[in-house]
Amino acid sequence: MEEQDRPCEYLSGVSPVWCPGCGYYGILSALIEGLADLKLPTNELALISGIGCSSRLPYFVKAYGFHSIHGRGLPIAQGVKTANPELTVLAVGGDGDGLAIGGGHLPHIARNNVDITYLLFNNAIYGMTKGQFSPTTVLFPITKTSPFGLAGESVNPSALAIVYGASFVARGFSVKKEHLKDLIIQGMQHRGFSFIEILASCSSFNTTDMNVARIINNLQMVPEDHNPEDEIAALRLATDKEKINLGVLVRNPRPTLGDKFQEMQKKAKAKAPEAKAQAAMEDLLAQFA
Ligand SMILES: Cc1ncc(C[n+]2csc(CCOP(=O)(O)OP(=O)(O)O)c2C)c(N)n1
Ligand code: SF4
Repeated sequence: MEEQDRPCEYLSGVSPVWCPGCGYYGILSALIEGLADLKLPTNELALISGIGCSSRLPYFVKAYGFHSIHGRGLPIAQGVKTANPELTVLAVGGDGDGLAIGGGHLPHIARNNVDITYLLFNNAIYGMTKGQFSPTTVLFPITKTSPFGLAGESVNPSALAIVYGASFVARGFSVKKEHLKDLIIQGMQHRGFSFIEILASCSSFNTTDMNVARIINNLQMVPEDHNPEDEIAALRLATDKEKINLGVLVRNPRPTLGDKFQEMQKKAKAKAPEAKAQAAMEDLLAQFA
């Protein structure tokens, strides 16, 4: 297939059904512009999502796509990448999808360094089901499922990804489109698991946590002298209480799950003659039993 180099060539033609003012439009724009910069052929790309407004993204992008089951985008993306290592695989989902019902998958995809890029759209609410609190809700405590306020603490997605051992971790903001595009490109170019937390406002059910003006007034770019191999420094930036740090927090390449599987296959093949001889001996012995 010919290379695509115009962002509109990555649009499927299906119009997004997101609400007016939803932060996800900015993410879609950044993504298709990043894909055009990479000139990635659409038949070499697969987008896998869970369930939620964010998880509708594969409908709107021209690529292979799977809008799957709530919380299960990551393991399905791992399966797709393992079955066809030539594909560039993107997983997409919301904070509810990826950190509540699907929260058990992130540590394993991260520690195994599966070579996929995960875009976690963090709007701090369950948008699709009309406004229940999510694991990242902080500043908007009275929701449909918390009429008397939130009982527990929230989680910090980037900090979790760092602690779980993701080899690339970044934080972007849907409004900072050029910056986000650059993060998506860097994440896709990274060999290994790339986790990108994307702050985005839900214009219908939570405009407080990801309030655009508040984020713009509080954000700072990751300092130029930050060493992305220093995970402790990255954790400090990710959990900064004063400022919202945007940029690449961690970049620590190491062998991927696919690399490990190849090594194992070589070992298994090398052992095959021995295994065959063993089976033949057992067959022979069985005749005398
Ligand atoms: C097994 C299961 N449980 C619950 C639901 C209902 N459900 C659909 S989307 C959603 C939450 C979506 O929130 P989030 O993942 O944060 O995405 P957003 O819509 O905000 O982008 C829930 C609870 C479901 N579809 N499947
Ligand atoms: S409900 Fe919220 S997250 Fe869903 S499309 Fe509307 S604004 Fe976006």
